[in-house]
Amino acid sequence: MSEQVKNLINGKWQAPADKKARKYVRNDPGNGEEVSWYLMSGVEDVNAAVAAAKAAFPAWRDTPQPKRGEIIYACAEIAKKRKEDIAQLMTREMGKPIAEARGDVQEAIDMGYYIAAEGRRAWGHQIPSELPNKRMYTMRQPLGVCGLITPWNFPVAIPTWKTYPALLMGNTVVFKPAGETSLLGQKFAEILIEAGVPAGVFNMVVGSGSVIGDALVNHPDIRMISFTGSTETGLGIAAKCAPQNKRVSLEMGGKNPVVIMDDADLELALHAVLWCAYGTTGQRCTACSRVIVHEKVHDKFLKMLVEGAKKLKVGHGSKPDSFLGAVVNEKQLKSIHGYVEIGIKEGAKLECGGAPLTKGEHAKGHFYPPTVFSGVTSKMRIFKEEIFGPVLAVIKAKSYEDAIALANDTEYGLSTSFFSRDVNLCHRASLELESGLCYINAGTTGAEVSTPFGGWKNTGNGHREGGPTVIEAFSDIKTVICDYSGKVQRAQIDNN
Ligand code: UN1
Repeated sequence: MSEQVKNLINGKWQAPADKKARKYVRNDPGNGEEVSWYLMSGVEDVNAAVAAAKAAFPAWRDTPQPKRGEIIYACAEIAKKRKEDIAQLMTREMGKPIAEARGDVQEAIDMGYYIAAEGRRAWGHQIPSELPNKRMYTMRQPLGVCGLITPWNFPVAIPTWKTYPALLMGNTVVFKPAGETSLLGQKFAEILIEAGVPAGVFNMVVGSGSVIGDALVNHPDIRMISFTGSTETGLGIAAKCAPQNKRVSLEMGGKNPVVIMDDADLELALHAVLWCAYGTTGQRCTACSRVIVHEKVHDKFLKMLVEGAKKLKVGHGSKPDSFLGAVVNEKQLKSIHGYVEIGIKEGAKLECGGAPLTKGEHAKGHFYPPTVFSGVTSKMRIFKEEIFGPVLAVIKAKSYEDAIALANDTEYGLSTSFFSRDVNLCHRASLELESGLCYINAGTTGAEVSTPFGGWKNTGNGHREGGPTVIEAFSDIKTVICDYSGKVQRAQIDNN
């Protein structure tokens, strides 16, 4: 049964103000069945949501932080009870295999408990003054109304990465879920309301990125935008935020490498690569899309990889043995295949996969098999550009130095991975790889909620999600200076 998604504005579920709004229908990418629909919202709906969030801000800001944390804890408790239902819906709404969908919801639960606990942490510093009878300290305060724009690939986890810290710090929120996963956005919003988030503190508007996202970015009462998605869109948002001096936290593309040295445990590296390249059908910003292998083990590893990739099952996410579920939509499927054609034209060798699956159980969905290219060089587009699909480029490296140079030869810098049994080399690689996350003897995916998450170069803009660092993104510092000496004390003058 297909469910209608509505906007949540000031605690009320409502259809867009425009009665003639266009309808968007979302089908299961694995079998074409209708899952959800909504009417496309407009700028006036965003304005109403921002007004509600602005009005709700003072009371929420003044609610004690541990109390706000307790409400987030209650969200985690509710999500825990609904884990299976939400995971089943996720598999239908965006295609990821059921085990991964459960993991996505689990990540959201973990984030709830983690952020709730952060609610009792002391954030400020007591700073010794150079002058007598003077006290100085810092505290963190909320920014105001935050606009949160999230992707479809982690449709429950990523909204929690942004919403929970934003709310914990006393901000209010207007949330725009990805169009493809708006019903999951609604399920998330329902949890917040049930847990006791007051009306207007959290609002949701569904619609297109170009209309709703833009309206949020341009709205003068939005003080901060947090965005996860493509580098192209993210940089566009940053450009629009700059003249408004609006804070923007960006989590964008990746071209994440796994480096495999000649002394690596190849069996371990193989399973890590299969999981981080083909899990979520390669649709993670942390997915591995380049494997850089030392020439001494290159041919052996390539053979293992191709054999392993061919064995992975592609099917509807609800089947427990599907390793790769459907690709999110037809546009994405075409884009993935377009890159495969580019790779062939550029002279890379297609080892396996390389064409959409269209027969039998795959006939009604958007399926692409695990694809491996060998003989890839740093000049090729399949080496440089984010594909966001199950396409892996294998590159031969002459030495450690060559491997690191190849790994760093990218505009992106989210996640890197290094396999070797040499502890000294592992430490050296962790310094020399250019990325926000660096995994040693593990694949490029699977960050935990308590670790700072984000990328260097064109992947990010210095903010971090996850870990205590996310608190910094969603708050500002105030330094309080209290002089109780009863006289004017001139800093740097009277104490010298
Ligand atoms: C993403 O792909 O946008 O580290 C996020 C991971 C997951 C999150 C991925 N915990 O792979």
